[in-house]
Amino acid sequence: MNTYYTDERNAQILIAIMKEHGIRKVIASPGTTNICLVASLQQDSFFELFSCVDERSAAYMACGMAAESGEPVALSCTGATASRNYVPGLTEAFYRKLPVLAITSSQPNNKIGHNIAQVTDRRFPLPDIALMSVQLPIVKDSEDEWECEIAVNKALLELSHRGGGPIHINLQTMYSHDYSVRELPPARVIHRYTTEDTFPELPHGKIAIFVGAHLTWSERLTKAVERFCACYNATVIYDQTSNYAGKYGVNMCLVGKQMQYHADCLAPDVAVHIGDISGAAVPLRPKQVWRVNPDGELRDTFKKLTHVFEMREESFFEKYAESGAGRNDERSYCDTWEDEDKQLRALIPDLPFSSAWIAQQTALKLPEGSSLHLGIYNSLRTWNYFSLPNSVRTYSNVGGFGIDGSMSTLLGASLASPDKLFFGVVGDLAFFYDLNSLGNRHVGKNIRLMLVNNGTGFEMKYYRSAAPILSQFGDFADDFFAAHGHFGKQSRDLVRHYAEDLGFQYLTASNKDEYLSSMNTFIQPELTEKPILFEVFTDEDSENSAQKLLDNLRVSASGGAKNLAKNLIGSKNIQKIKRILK
Ligand SMILES: Cc1ncc(C[n+]2csc(CCOP(=O)(O)OP(=O)(O)O)c2C)c(N)n1
Ligand SMILES: [Mg+2]
Repeated sequence: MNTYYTDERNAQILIAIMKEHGIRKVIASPGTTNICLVASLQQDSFFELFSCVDERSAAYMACGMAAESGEPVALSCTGATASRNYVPGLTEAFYRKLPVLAITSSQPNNKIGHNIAQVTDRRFPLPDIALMSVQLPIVKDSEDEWECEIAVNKALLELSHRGGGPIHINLQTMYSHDYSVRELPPARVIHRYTTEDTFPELPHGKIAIFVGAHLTWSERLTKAVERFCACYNATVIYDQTSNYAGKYGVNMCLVGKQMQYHADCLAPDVAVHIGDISGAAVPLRPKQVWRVNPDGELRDTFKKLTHVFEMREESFFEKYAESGAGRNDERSYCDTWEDEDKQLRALIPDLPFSSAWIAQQTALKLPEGSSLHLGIYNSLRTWNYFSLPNSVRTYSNVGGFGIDGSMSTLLGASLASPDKLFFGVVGDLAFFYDLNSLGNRHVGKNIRLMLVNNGTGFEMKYYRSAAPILSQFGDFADDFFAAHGHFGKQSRDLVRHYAEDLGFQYLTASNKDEYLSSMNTFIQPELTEKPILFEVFTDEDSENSAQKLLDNLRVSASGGAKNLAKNLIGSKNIQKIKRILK
């Protein structure tokens, strides 16, 4: 036969990563939906195939084979009731932690429930037949390909994770007739390490430690990261919610937000990714990503994940600092980041009265040792441009990115440390959403809340919104996308009454002078008699102008050309061209 690998990409990805994991033994049961897979395996001498008509028997055979050989064993079956017969054997494998990989092939899931012959639902397996069950969709674009790569990596790693056990993969097929692929195209393989494993060598080059939202750093972690940075010419890049306060850090936001200037430092050779979700939206372009977290999950934020270290951050950095001692003693990468940031900062012009201007005036003056809670998205983004004192800890609800609970979260934190000052910055929609929290009888005098009232959901008028709101809809967006004009339309009295009746000191400002004359009261480091609410009135045009100025401080050849093309052709047409080129 002159057939080679199938051209179905999901099957190719599965085969390529099975080979990387050394999964050779396959027990195939007869069928049609699994032909793309089985025909591809059959012509590849790497694999050792066995046949078994009865899927129930095949799954038990896999148990015996896995236990005897010490190797993982794959099963392949088709649609209809074939996969149901894997249940007894997989149950056996589950309770004995045997690495059996059940691959059930299937017509696409959108056919489930439409009276189509042989289509059965494999999305919800019994809880004790597989440690993990994943779907491999038909690959139609790069997003599907990414989904398949991650799903296969997760599934195959799980075969041996924490003692291991059986895994289920549902491989969808369109019965492609094309078996002409002679060379199996590679797929990205992700490796996982625990503290018991031998660690891989860290490549030479630019190493960035990218920190998402992070709770307060322990002394031990800060020290370990400093030793690591010293050995590997590495730097920590952070935003406010990262809470990094050591010697090797740079706030990445100003550099990362530039629209017409693409700094080379944004493309590290390795990004060591720690922390949780980041609201920084910085377009980092790492060659590869090493993720370090005790959860051991494959979190592929940058779509370049190659290594996962399932361990505490301290263990990772201490171990590499130990093995890398003397490898490098320069800090050129950190210096480059600092220079880029410094040069851009020197170019910041006078900003209009806006959230960004307020952050610029206030950030560095917040009292030492206080906490700052920022509403998503605009408050977080604008305060991210500027530096805070090292001892100020910053939080934002970036777990779920809701506007619904910023003030309640601030209240909860303030109750846990009554002697510490807690600052909050929220927009008007977030404020009125969570309004009842200010009336909670536990509110203490350590709360200082700033309400930036622009009379709208500015995020939905933001000039860089993910959806082309401003360019396509303009003010049409006001009524429903941005929920403009609610809550008294920037009433000068509404919040004042509510706040004062609840025992807050109320401050307000509608321009720079008014702001500056009240700012010192708002940020005074001593506890005041009452909690303070500072309502600041801005408008969406100033919000956009300020951020445009901050995002376009410098123009590089490539950045400028890109922008020129965008202006000439229009972003809608650029998207069309990109689709055609794909
Ligand atoms: C519970 C919830 N509903 C809706 C959203 C979508 N959303 C994100 S930002 C935003 C606007 C927030 O407006 P505001 O609090 O006034 O802040 P601004 O952007 O105007 O500074 C909305 C509605 C969300 N994140 N959470
Ligand atoms: Mg608003």
